[in-house]
Amino acid sequence: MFFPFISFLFAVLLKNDYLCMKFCKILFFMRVFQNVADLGDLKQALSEAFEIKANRYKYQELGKNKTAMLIFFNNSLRTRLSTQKAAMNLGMNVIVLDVNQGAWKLETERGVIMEGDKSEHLLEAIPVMGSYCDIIGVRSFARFESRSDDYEEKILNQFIKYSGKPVFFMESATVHPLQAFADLITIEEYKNCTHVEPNPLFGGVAIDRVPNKRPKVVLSWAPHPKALPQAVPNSFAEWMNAADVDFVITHPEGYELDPKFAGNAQVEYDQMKAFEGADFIYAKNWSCPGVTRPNDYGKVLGDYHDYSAWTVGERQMAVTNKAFFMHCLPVRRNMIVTDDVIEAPTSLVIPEAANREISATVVLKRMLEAIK
Ligand code: AN0
Ligand code: CP
Repeated sequence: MFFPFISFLFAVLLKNDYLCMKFCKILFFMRVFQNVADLGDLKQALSEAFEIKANRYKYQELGKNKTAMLIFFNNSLRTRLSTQKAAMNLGMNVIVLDVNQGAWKLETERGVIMEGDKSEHLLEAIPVMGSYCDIIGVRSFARFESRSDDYEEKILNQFIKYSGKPVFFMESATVHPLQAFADLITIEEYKNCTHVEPNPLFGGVAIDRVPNKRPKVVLSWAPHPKALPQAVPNSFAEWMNAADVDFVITHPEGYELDPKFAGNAQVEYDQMKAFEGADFIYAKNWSCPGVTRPNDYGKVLGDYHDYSAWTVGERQMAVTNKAFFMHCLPVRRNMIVTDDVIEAPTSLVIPEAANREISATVVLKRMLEAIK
């Protein structure tokens, strides 16, 4: 940032408009989409989201002859499809690469004698990929081998450093900002909702409700048989702390999220107490973040069967303010949430997933504006 800042000052002194604009864009426009702060004013970002939702092809010309490259080190359904659709909304070309299917196996550590099964180093692969596109999205989950490697975002930071292109995070070791932005859009759409129609897929009866003036949003841990990353709850917490909501996190002891994301959010260890009067329940499993139990980073604590009372069901939903149910998907039914709750008229999982197209379109639009 230092070099562009000095260059910007020089350009101002020289009264060179072209250079001023160039360095201004480098300084102030979106080059990386990782955290809530990268979006700037949230109200503005939300109004852009609703503008795009009303006419998702409005910026078709912006991406003409520009290429988005989507790199997946891990599986995906929603991120892959919604981001591809978002790029198409903006008139972009899209290249999708599943690194583990067809590309060379990549070494990520410097200094390794590459005599094993890895044929190529990330330090060559990244600039090569960067040379074929204008914007790069990367999905690379936490590896749970080293907490510091994960929390320092070792892989994504190499893309930022060596690709030469704007980089957006499609779930990294610690964050999933496209999901959190879609979640915020969904909450904004439903927070004043007083009448809920039967579920379009599963029926049920219509519901009338009186929303709280300031929506109460609860992030609830739920059990899962395998160790999952903290990226989704980290970003959700970060974004809810920045939004105009009352935010509560509930989980069993040992699952405390990193304060970098959880901030001063209220933590309530009693799930039933946390759910009281809530307008939105956001369920998610995550493995031990290693905050209060550093040696257990990335682990499932104890036997998950012993936590079955945390599965979100009618019992917990009954104490809420006829809350909407949210989950980023994919979800394991009757592990995270019961069939009845996910199929209820108040379940938002499908509109929430649909909003992934909208959050991705806003982010790609912002990045295209930065490189124009
Ligand atoms: C991933 C996770 O929990 O981070 C992706 C969620 C969007 N989920 C699984 O691996 C099942
Ligand atoms: N919610 C989400 O990111 O889903 P995928 O893992 O299918 O992309």
